[in-house]
Amino acid sequence: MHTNFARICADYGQMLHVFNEKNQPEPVTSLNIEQRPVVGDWVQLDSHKRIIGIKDSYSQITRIKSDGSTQPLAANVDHIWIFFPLDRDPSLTRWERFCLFAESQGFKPTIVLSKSDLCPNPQPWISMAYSLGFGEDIHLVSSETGTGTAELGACLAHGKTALLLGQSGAGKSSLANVLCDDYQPVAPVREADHRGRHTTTIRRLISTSAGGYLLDIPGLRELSWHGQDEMPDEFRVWTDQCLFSDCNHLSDKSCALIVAVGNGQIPLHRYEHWKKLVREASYLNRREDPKMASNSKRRWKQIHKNKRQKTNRDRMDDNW
Ligand SMILES: Nc1nc2c(ncn2[C@@H]2O[C@H](COP(=O)(O)OP(=O)(O)OP(=O)(O)O)[C@@H](O)[C@H]2O)c(=O)[nH]1
Ligand SMILES: [Mg+2]
Ligand SMILES: [Zn+2]
Repeated sequence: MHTNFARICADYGQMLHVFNEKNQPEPVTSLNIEQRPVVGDWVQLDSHKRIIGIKDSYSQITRIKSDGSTQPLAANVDHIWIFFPLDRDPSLTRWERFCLFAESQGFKPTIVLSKSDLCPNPQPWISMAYSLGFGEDIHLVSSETGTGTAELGACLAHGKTALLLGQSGAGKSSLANVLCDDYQPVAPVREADHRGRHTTTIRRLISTSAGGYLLDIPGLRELSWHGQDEMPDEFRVWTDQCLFSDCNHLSDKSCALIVAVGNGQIPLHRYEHWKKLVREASYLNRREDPKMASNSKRRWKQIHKNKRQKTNRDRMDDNW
């Protein structure tokens, strides 16, 4: 039987599209395969353009929704670009959360300070982005004036895929419009509160003029993930010194981690944020079906372990 592989490029709910040989979207039918593919997956098709299998992905981006269920967002992604729009007040907590999410999925985030034309003095924002401590890959861009867009586009090597993450109205699709020949729908944000209108309602993979791929998804209002309550690596040096063997490092004043926070050795916002993630995770765990929770917990523990090892390896590679 004739079979070939194609990449899922759009998810319309009922209907999935793949890129054909000419990189054009084309509908496919899904057979009774156990798992539903997500945008970015490579699927095996029979001669009638029916999906008969999914290739193992080299990366999977997954979040937990507020009802406790797991939602795969994308597959086979090489970079995560996080959008921080400069047309509204910054939220350090939100910025940090997006970056922690990217890290939890095994990525060093690329930070896109978008809509720079609407911010007369972006310097404090740039400093704030650096102060988050998620690396130096920070870009000031405007899709309106073209500032920084070519430089950012050039970071995406031929054939590589960047997932665009950010709240609604952050300017994700507008940037995709600049970097891709393809048209993406865009709508103005509400003047009063700068909130987006959730213009993008489906997930789409678009090819850039330079041969890369952008995965544009709807703006995310909430962002939780499996293992979000895991102890950050930079805390471990302190928790290892904690004298209380059963300490949860959340409340005891003599806890070595809390003392380190008090001494400024760990930024207070980072510690407070972790406490928030721990509280939230216990709430989400209670919502999740107990059997599923225990299965997925085991699975995710292993995935995070692998990812940590991979990220540590990457860090080591960077030192060469
Ligand atoms: N001035 C200015 N406006 C921009 C820029 N980028 C986007 N916008 C405007 O901001 C609004 C929202 O942009 P979108 O690109 O739709 O935002 P999005 O992140 O894709 O939003 P969702 O699809 O809802 O998640 C639109 O009115 C855009 O024209 C920019 O660089 N400068
Ligand atoms: Mg959009
Ligand atoms: Zn402790």
